[in-house]
Amino acid sequence: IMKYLFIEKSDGIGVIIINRPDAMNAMNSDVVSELSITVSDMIADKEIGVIIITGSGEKAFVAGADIKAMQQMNAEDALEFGKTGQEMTLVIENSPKPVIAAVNGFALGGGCEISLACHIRVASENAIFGQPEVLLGLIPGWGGTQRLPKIVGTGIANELIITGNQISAQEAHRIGLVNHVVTQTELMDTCKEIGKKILNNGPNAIAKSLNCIHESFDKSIEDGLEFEVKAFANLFSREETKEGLSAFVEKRKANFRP
Ligand code: CO8
Repeated sequence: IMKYLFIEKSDGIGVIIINRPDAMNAMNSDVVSELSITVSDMIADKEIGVIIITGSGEKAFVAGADIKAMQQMNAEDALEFGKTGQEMTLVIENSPKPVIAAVNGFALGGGCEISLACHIRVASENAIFGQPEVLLGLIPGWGGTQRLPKIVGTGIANELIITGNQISAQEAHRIGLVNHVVTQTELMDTCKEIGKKILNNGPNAIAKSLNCIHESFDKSIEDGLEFEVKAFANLFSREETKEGLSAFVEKRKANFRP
């Protein structure tokens, strides 16, 4: 049983709700480890094909790492807290099951960084994004300097990180930080609709697609293409791919998740 998370599972979708209402869902080390464990459990859970992460309440997704906890830390503690938070973001980013961030309010600092590790970001109209670490004399420590430039480009990432500016959901959409902006009431349904579409498709094909896209950042075009074609060919030894191809030829809907 988790102290800071609500967990819901239905129709192949696992929803993780970060719930720390007295601190705008800020992440202390307990919340970090609960989130890592829960995402890992859902990755291992055969009933689940898509994961959604959101914050409880109507104000905050996650307002960052816990500033009161960081105030008490020395460099050694900060290294530990930084590393466990980064590991949490890697569990999310490397998940073979797509992780959707349903950003329902403030996504600041570590909260923005959790969303950056997700494969798809959907925001409600009231969401606010930012990396305000420099205002605290800090830098982003859970992947913000690494993932934000890959998503929005270096120029915009530089400005966001060194000004600490907070931006609206609309602005986040304009710069490509979020895929969709919807009302707060529509947020969860929109994420579940995207999830349902994904669940119609082959789970190995989904995992390999995400893996190829992720790997492409560190590879030359030739190496990336080689990685892609091997992954493509590998699928032909799988039942899933036989089912997908046969279903088309037989004019029926593929059943990838019997
Ligand atoms: N940490 C701890 N407590 C927080 C945090 C936080 N990040 N954010 C909000 N709270 C607490 C407030 O202290 C307050 O508690 P209390 O009632 O006991 O005073 C309660 O939540 C409600 O907050 P507010 O009264 O401030 O609510 P407002 O609606 O006025 O403001 C904001 C909401 C704008 C979200 C505001 O709370 C705020 O600015 N929060 C801090 C945002 C921030 O700077 N986040 C970045 C933190 S740094 C970070 O995330 C680093 C990540 C990498 C870590 C690497 C580890 C080494």
